[in-house]
Amino acid sequence: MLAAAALVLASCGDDGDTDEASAVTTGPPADSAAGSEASIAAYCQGHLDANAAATAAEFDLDPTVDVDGVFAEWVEASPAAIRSDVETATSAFAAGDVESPEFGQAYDAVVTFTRENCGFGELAVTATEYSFAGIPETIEAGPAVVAFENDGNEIHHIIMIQVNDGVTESPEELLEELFELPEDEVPTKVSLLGETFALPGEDGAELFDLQPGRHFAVCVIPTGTTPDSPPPGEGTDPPGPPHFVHGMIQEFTVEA
Ligand SMILES: [Cu+2]
Repeated sequence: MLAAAALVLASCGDDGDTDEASAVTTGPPADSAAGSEASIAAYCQGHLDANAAATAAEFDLDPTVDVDGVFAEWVEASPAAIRSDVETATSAFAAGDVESPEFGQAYDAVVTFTRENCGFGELAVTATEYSFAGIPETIEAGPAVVAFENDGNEIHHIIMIQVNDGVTESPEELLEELFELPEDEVPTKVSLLGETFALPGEDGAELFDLQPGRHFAVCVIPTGTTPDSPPPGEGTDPPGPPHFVHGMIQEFTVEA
């Protein structure tokens, strides 16, 4: 259940509509397509809401979440400069098409827009075999874009997990339990915040809403997985044990 679920909402195209430009009263004309301050704020909140809804939907955490409604509101709130990408990303996600290049391209554009316009925090994390670099022991609470760079030879990802208050097990103990627990009991221990992944030599980025509490980052990619590996279930080379057994797991605390 804690599989490498792509949380990536992406889409493609960059049509540069400018229907928000008239609302802009400050800033250079070149920025006008990015939207007014109010519309940017609504877009940024929309990205946070969409990620939360997508995670809840993807892991069946909350059947009452109206994912389509949340996505539609985000599209509606998006400035013209990024709207078509948001639309493509959310549509692809809703269609279960998160593996497609269209989704990847569009969501990359969306995260880049968020990084450049929302004023959120940023955390640069580098992956190698088999560890993360760049995750401090404590991180300030709030939305943050994790810029994830893969400097290794294997595929890596970073899954961000918040440990529920009152849960005292170590990340290693929790992971062991989580793989055994029925899916609907996972939320009694942790909240899955999302993930981003990167091929060797490439990078990925994702927006996370970091709330105060214990957290850990983990990579569960099977040892030996490269872009040339046979797909899961085919061939005999990977999968080896997940990367976290070699130490690709790191605890951190988010502080208010
Ligand atoms: Cu890894």
